[in-house]
Amino acid sequence: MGTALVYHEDMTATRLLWDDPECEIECPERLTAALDGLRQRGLEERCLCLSACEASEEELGLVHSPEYIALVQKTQTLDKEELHALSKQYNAVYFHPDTFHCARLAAGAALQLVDAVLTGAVHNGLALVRPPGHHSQRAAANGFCVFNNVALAAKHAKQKYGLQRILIVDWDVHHGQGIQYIFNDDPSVLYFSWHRYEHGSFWPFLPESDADAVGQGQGQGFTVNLPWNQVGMGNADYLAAFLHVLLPLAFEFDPELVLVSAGFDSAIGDPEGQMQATPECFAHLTQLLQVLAGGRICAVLEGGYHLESLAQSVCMMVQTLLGDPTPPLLGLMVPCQSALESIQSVQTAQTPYWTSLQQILSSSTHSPEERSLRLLGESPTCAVAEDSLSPLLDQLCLRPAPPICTAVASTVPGAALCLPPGVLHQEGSVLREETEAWARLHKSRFQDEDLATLGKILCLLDGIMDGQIRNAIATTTALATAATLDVLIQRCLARRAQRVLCVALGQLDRPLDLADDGRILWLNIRGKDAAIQSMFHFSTPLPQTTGGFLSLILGLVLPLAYGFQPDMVLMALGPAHGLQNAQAALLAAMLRSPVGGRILAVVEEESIRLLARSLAQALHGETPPSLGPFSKATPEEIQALMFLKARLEARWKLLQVAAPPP
Ligand code: X5A
Ligand code: ZN
Repeated sequence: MGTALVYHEDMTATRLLWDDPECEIECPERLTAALDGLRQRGLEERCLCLSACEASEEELGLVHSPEYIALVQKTQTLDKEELHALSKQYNAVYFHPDTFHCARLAAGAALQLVDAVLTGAVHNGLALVRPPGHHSQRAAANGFCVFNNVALAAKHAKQKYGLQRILIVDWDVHHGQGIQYIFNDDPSVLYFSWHRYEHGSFWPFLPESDADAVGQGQGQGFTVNLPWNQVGMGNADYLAAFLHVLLPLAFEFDPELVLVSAGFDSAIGDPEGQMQATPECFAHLTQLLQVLAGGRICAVLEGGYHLESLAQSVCMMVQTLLGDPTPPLLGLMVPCQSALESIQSVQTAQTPYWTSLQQILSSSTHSPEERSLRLLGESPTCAVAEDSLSPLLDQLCLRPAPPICTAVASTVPGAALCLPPGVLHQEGSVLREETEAWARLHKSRFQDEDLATLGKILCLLDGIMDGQIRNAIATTTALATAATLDVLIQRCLARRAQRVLCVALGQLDRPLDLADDGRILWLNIRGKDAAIQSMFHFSTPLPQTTGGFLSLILGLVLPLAYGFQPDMVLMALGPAHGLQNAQAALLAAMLRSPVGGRILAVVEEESIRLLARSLAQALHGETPPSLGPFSKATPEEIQALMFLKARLEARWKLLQVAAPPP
């Protein structure tokens, strides 16, 4: 099982044959640049490479009219003047004698990728194709697009595999109006698109690209448009859109397959998009999607016109599909005012159709006291730094993947844990004297028999910090869990970790000598009420509903984690933590993104037999099991979250779900 890469060199054949400044950016070098990038980084050879085959006429007929297909077919024999004349009948389109062949290969590649994923040959994959597809309509080429590759893929998945829920994530910077039209009244396809809009003054200048276009008939609520009204949107804006709009809806929708209209004209440097998101952002967006649909992701290239930015972004996505850890996200994690307004407008339009948004919106109706707290933190307006591109692209460093992926040190015999293959048992330990010295600092909280385990856990921590191990699970006796966590925090700091995020579940008290200097972010998930000691130390109850749990993760834990940018995450499951298997797995899986996978999970031994396997799988990169049917958060759960968010969002700007009033 792995990642498919579907490609055919013939797709570089089509190119513009006359002068047209609008169309010249859609050039063959786009594909060669992306492929060269993958080759240079050794990513191509790690994929299952499939050679694209043309889609049949019948397959094209899933979306397109017979007359339109025949018309495109005829372009094969037209001369340059005739091609030019035909092209002018469409909006931002050029035909070439090889267009029909290329467009059939592009559509065929998307279908093959769906087959590879849905037959279980691979987990996920990318089709590198030209021409792109998302603007194309039943009987019209549009915006460089001839056949609608992703719409065809969705129809194919429904028809051949009987899928009932498909999510399409269109992160290209243009609105894929073609996809929107095709599935406008179809509730089995949830179409999400963000796009440069500027209140309608950006191509394709359509009112139906705005947030209030939500689909029609049975399909109401299954079209989700997030229009960007300014250029310069960056990593924080894209993340906020995923955490506060796309992911809540996607979890509630519970797709069986995720298709990505993977356009990279939404990345920094692109002449069309004028946005600021750096290539690593696409690694993060990809990893966030990997918790859905059992990890079944089919990405199909759409736009992307800055060759260097395109190649890097494609590499970031493929690397993440392959399971490599995500590189850190650069930049201040503060969404801009205009982005928050856009996010709010989608939430308002979609609230009637989605329970998860009803929860979020209720939590952003603020009391006067809360409103004054919100105003403490004004959001910046977005600014496009002129020559910010090359330094950012140069900085892009790739940590090599650690030799050992996930390791376990356990007080419980390994065989009892049913660990997945590829997980290593930690036998090594730090020196006995060193362990004893740490234990002495926490007098009387360790029994003699705890010391051997502590030595191994310290060794795991060192392994993660040195890049020898990606992440790890350690068990402790119930009594020693809190003390172990204390030692781990101190050792992280002693080893010069800049920021450590502790997510402590169950009965684990905040260490008394915990520094409040911004190096430790301590979040305790336990008990009855939410409480705040400082901007770095607080606690919240564990929700009992799936809706409440998801809101906690997407609305609180991840925005905090992304805002904090930790070097290391300590996830501790102490006595009476109350987490179910699927919850623990989802929390671990999602905490990996903001920290590049560097998580040490400490679990008290009572519950490890139940949790070890799914926790190890999640840390290892497997998609966590489903939380079960969606259940609405209770008013108490929402109130606790609301209480925390209202007070914390002045410091942690990614928590904001709505723009402060002007
Ligand atoms: C696939 C894509 C853009 C067309 C822009 C026309 N099309 N101005 O990115
Ligand atoms: Zn585009």
